[in-house]
Amino acid sequence: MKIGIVCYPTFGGSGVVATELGIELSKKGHEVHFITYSQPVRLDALSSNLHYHEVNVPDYPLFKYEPYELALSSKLFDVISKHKIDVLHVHYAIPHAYAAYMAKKILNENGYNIPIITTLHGTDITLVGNHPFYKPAVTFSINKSDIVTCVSKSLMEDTREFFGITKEIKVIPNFIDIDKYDKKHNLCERNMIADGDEKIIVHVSNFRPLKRIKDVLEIFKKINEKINSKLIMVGDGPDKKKAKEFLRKHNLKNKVIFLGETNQVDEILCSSDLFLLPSEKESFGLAALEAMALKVPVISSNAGGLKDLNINGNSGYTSDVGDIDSMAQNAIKILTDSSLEKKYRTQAFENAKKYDIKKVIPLYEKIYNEALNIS
Ligand code: GMT
Repeated sequence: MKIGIVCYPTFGGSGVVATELGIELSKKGHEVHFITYSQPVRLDALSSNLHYHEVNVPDYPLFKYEPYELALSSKLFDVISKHKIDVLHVHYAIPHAYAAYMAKKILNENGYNIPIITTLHGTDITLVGNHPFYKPAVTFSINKSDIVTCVSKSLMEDTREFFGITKEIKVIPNFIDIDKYDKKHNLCERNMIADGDEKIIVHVSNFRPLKRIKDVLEIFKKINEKINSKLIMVGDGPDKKKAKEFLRKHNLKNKVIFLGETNQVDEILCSSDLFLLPSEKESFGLAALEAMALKVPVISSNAGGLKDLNINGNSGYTSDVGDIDSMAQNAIKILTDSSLEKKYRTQAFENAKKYDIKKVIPLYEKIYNEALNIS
């Protein structure tokens, strides 16, 4: 099958899921075309089955805001007609579902029919998408997609609650390649990060307010008061400056390392003892799943899809959003008992196995076939 994929090409979870999906589909013999404004960060090698088409928005002095959706719709029209794409799969509703619908209409005018699958990822629904400035257009484009999927039951419920969605919404969870992670377990080099008996705690995110970076630091502070530890902060974003101020104020600067955006997350997680994700909202929590796949127990909030992914008392612990005392206590419980830590590590990995790529990709293939039959 020839599959077009539209996504954000950045380090964000939706872009990572879309890219890993495309790569795996290409390995299974499908011809995959990514259509984005830059090459997706996890797409490091192109092949005869894996293509990338760049969307360019020309500068023009009249524009205060460049019309990216327009450029994307035109590019979709070109790529789909030139390469005879069978299905178009767009990740993140804004503005991708909208641009896809416009492209579909233009293609229809030219006698070409393409089914559109929209996958909702989280903030396109729970944060940005339900802003009154966007809501009518987002509702319209979701309803106009031929098939709609989302990454967790919680996101499906939020979508139904916030939008007037009349269509069925199918839940297909995010995934990881468990074999790839299994091979990495023996390659971890703790001493590159930690000194002596220091415990290594990791947080990975885009440092936006909903990730509650201050909670991450408060939890770490409480842990470090009891256990000699180091915090590795992976990613970048608006709350990084505030985080550095907090560390200066609490004299913790030499206990925290900021690594920025990196493709080496696995190498860092692999040497870690605990993963922190106290988010206010989290439709799925892909970063936590990647940690679990590397046998790292997770201390998280119970927001959104996190409570289904991180099984409380099994792969780690979940607490109410903002309950830093409970999160710190749970972290200390795991880190001070080596047999408990070992048990949680094993259980985290066992839970991650449920989300293996081999189980999830066929669900998308099934949906592509359904979409072909609809149109
Ligand atoms: O977490 C973010 O803010 C990035 C965002 C994205 O769209 O890239 O992540 C969302 O999609 C991921 C992949 O499906 C999910 O694992 C994240 O939970 C979700 N983020 C939120 O819901 C806040």
